[in-house]
Amino acid sequence: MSAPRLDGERLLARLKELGAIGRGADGRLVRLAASDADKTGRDALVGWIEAAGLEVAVDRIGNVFGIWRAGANPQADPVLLGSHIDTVIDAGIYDGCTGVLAGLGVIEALKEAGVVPARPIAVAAFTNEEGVRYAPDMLGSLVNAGGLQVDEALAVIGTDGTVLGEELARIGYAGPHEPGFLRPHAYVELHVEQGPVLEREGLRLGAVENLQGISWQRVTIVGEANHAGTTPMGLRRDAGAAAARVIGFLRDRARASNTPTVATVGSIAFEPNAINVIPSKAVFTVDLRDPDEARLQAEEAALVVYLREIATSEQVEVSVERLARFEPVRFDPRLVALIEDAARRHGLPWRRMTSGAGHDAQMMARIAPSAMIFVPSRGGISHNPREFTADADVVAGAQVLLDVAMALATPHSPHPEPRPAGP
Ligand code: HGY
Ligand code: MN
Ligand code: MN
Repeated sequence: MSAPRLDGERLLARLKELGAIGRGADGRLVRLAASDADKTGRDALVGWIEAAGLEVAVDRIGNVFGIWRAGANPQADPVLLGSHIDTVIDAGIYDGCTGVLAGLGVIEALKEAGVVPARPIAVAAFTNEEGVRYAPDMLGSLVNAGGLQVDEALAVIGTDGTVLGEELARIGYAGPHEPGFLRPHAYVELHVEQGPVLEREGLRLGAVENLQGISWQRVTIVGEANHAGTTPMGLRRDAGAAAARVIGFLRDRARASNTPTVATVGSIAFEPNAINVIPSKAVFTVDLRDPDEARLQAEEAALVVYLREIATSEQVEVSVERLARFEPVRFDPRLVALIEDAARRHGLPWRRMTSGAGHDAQMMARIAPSAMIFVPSRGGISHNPREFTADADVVAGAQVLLDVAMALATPHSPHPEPRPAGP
């Protein structure tokens, strides 16, 4: 057995190839869950998994698995690596794909080195992690973890009126396996940080020990359409102005607090959406997050009180629909320590940190010891075509993932001496 070598060039080439799938004539990368572009991306991934000689398995919610049933007990619970390959709108190429492709690269490196693990190792690409087309986000891993019944998930209606289950069938990824058919021995996810911390502190790697809670809601405000020119200001029931007050309230409250609370209104629509008509309806989404569950609940409660006040003062009707609600998660300290050991061995300056973004790992932590590895995002930018992580950081993160996978799947083997993984 030779020391496993992570093929950095192959990983980077695949990352860029996958990053071109779903790029429109306008140059924007859009690979929404269960779309034609997602199918093309999934097909490319399945091709690489098959070429690696792994078993391909797809479950009923469309989660794709590449399984290396190696070792003394091929049916043992696998060490599971992974993330997602669906994107947001006008996305970067690193979010999610880095973890899936690095996970595949780790398995290939171990296979090619002749390593005989004590248990299988698998890689997953979970369906609809972004939640842009279908809510909630992390849907595939949530179902996999038993947090939502698969039939309920398949019935989810998208922002475009499509039904998730029908779209998965249309793209050929309504698989036969029951979600949860693989119970991981452990789950490790490599992901770009999507924030400014590592770069700002001059660090190369994050050992993620916890992940903040997420609250997604859709707010509908109904007022009364009227003439923009003839209606006196005091006689208006302006749904648009009411929505604007709520957006300002959320932003000002989060900014004023000296806590990590963040609040975002990322999408909004007016009806009838005409320049000279007072909006009769405003529909917008609210994304609240905080690492502390009690504070997150307090933010949700404050919004309820404010919406009541707006309903009275603006004489509008307000209704709220919950889209997603996930409590903060702490990852497994033993896995976090393995990540730190690997970072130390590779001479990568690192720190422990919290994830501001949601990830599949927060669902997998419900059913298996889980942790995450972060690599720096240039300028802290993500969910934006300017999203960028240096090649050397992508490869270094993958090498750490390899070490952690080795430690979990071949517990009695000495850690491979760090070798230049390239490029
Ligand atoms: O919303 C999130 O944090 C993740 O990108 N789905
Ligand atoms: Mn992601
Ligand atoms: Mn994302």
